[in-house]
Amino acid sequence: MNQNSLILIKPDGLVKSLTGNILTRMSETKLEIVAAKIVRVSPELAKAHYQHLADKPFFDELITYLQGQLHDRRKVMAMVYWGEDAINKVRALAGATNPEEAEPTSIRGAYGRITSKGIYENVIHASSDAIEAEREIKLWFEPDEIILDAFPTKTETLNDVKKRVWAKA
Ligand code: IDP
Ligand code: MG
Repeated sequence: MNQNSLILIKPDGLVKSLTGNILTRMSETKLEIVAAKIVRVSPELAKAHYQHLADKPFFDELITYLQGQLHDRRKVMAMVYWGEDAINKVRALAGATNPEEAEPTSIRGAYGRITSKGIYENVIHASSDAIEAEREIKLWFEPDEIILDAFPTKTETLNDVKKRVWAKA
């Protein structure tokens, strides 16, 4: 079955210049990139993304980590990969959550680490199942930022919406 999966290159992946390596590894899956952007992560976005971990002792550090405050790189690269069995394919390539337990050949096994404070800096995020993938993709992307119709949309006419646009040259 064709699926969408949200992939984030986390701030440690960016600061270690791993973008190229990660995209090369991801191309092994033969999945298609259908959306990509660099995002400055707000506290609200970080908390919503990791809402299922809100009661964990490491939650505050995790939110700080995703925002890039530990790496002087206040951004993540967010992508949607699409194709057959996308979620499991990307999870397998990413490896286990704990980088010390991840297969050495997986992305997390090869590049992740546990900090002295106990944060799992595991380089990438990958959606864990179809329900999470849909929730996460809708959190990170607008429909028009994805080049295929990932999920049903509706059209609304919005009035009085303030929006930054390019100033005339
Ligand atoms: P996942 O990223 O493999 O789906 P989740 O349980 O959803 O794993 O956890 C989200 C993120 O929270 C992990 O990628 C990792 O950065 C961090 N994390 C999870 N469990 C721990 C832990 O026990 N200690 C420290 N950090 C953790
Ligand atoms: Mg998860």
